[in-house]
Formats: sequence, C-alpha cells, structure tokens
Amino acid sequence: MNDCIVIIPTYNEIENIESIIRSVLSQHKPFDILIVDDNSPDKTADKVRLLQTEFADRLFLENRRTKAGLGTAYVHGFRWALEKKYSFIFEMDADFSHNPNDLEKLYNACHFGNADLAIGSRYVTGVNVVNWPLNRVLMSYFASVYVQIITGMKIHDATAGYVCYKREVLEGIDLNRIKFVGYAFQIEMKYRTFCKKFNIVEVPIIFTDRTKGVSKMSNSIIVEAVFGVISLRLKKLVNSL
Ligand SMILES: Nc1nc2c(ncn2[C@@H]2O[C@H](COP(=O)(O)OP(=O)(O)OP(=O)(O)O)[C@@H](O)[C@H]2O)c(=O)[nH]1
Ligand SMILES: [Mg+2]
Repeated sequence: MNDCIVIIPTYNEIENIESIIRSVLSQHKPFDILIVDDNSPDKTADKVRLLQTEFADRLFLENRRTKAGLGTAYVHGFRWALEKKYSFIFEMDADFSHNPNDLEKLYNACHFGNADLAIGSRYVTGVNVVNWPLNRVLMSYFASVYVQIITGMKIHDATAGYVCYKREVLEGIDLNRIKFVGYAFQIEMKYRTFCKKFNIVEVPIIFTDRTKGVSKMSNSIIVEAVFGVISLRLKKLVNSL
C-alpha cells in the first residue's frame, strides 16, 4: 500500500474518468486513488470497475446511491482513507482542472516542508486560471477576499479544491460536524484546519477549466458559500464550531 491516496468525487464524468485515473497512476511518485461516485447515470462507476481489473491494488471505488454533493462525498472518502491508514490524503476534481503533475508538489509541501495542509492555489502568484470566463474568475477571486475579511484567515484561494492533508489534520477535525456541500465545504475545511492551529501552506498551481463533461456548479452552491462563511465565523465566536 502507498502512503498517499487521491480522493476523486465523480458525478457523470464518463468522458474524463479513464484518462484522469491513468494520469494519476502514471505519476513518478505512487498514488492510490479512491473514486467516490454518486451512482452517475452515465455509468462512470462501471468504467472504474473495469479499470480495477488492471489496477486492483491501487484503484478503489465507493459507490453512493444518490447524488449527495461534493462535501459529503469527501467526508465519506476521508473516513475511508483514515481507516485504511493513509498518511497523506488528497482532494482532486475529475475534470483535469487540477493537473495531476502537481500532486507531487502538494505532497512535498506536506512531507518535506512544514505544511499540515497544502493548498494548490490559483492566486498566490497573480491569477493562474486558464479558460474561465471573466465573471467566474472575479467571483472566485473575490470569494477569497471575502473569506479573508470575515474569518481573518490569510489564504489567497479559500475555495480551492486541490489539496493535500496530513492524516493528523483529518483526525483532528470532527468530520461529523462538517455542514456544507459546495464551495462552502472547501472554505469550512480550511477554516476548521486553521482554528485547530494546523499549518496551512499555499502552493502555486495553474487551474484550467474543464474541456469535457458538464459543470455541476449551481446558484445554490454560491448562496451556501456567501451565508456559510458568516455562519462559520459566528459559530467560532460563540465557541461552537
Ligand atoms: N460524488 C459526487 N461528486 C460530485 C458531485 N458534484 C460534483 N462532483 C464532482 O466534483 C468535482 C468538481 O465538480 P465540478 O462540476 O467540476 O465543479 P466545478 O469545478 O466547480 O465546476 P466546473 O469546473 O465548471 O465543472 C468533479 O469531479 C465532479 O464530478 C456530487 O454531488 N457527488
Ligand atoms: Mg471542475
């Protein structure tokens, strides 16, 4: 067993799933993969099962019955990874927005550097986003400014979903209390990590918009993030985070 597991939640990623799996598994540093699929109607999970015959000891699949959101998929994956004793636990999208070649950079920040949580960040060195419409870049950039103002966390990319946790971080956070499912989930995880005084390091990456498959972004995800940040801050103030 390797010490690193990359959790990839999927919902209708049939066009990306095989290439993202092959790309992660062909990295120089060995990474295992856990796919958490929500019974995708396009049969993403069947493709994963087929690939498991080729990569039996490195590719794992957790199948959930219905679409229940990114946040709960990750919490499911975190519990699975902690039980299996992985030391470094990654979050990554299936759509190639996160370049698998950057996995090792995140690993290095945690293993050789002093990071407990390494964030693949789009905004440490300017704006490293390729092919997103301007309104989406602005929304994402100012979301992080908003999070900094409300929470006091000095993180340039608070909604980033390409990260590596040391297992101690996920053991230190009460996963039963994670509330949010969309971008707010990413903010919540970082804030809980920050409140537990773990060391957070941002590693610059280039983020590229998906070229295949369909986005699962929705207005409700944005609304959840706007109010979610305020609610997290209030909970922290009254000591009930
Ligand atoms: N298991 C599971 N995976 C999900 C769910 N929603 C999104 N995902 C996966 O989470 C990752 C990120 O979702 P995306 O649709 O790429 O969201 P995004 O990056 O904000 O938006 P786009 O890049 O515009 O598509 C992808 O791998 C999706 O397949 C869900 O409800 N359940
Ligand atoms: Mg995406």
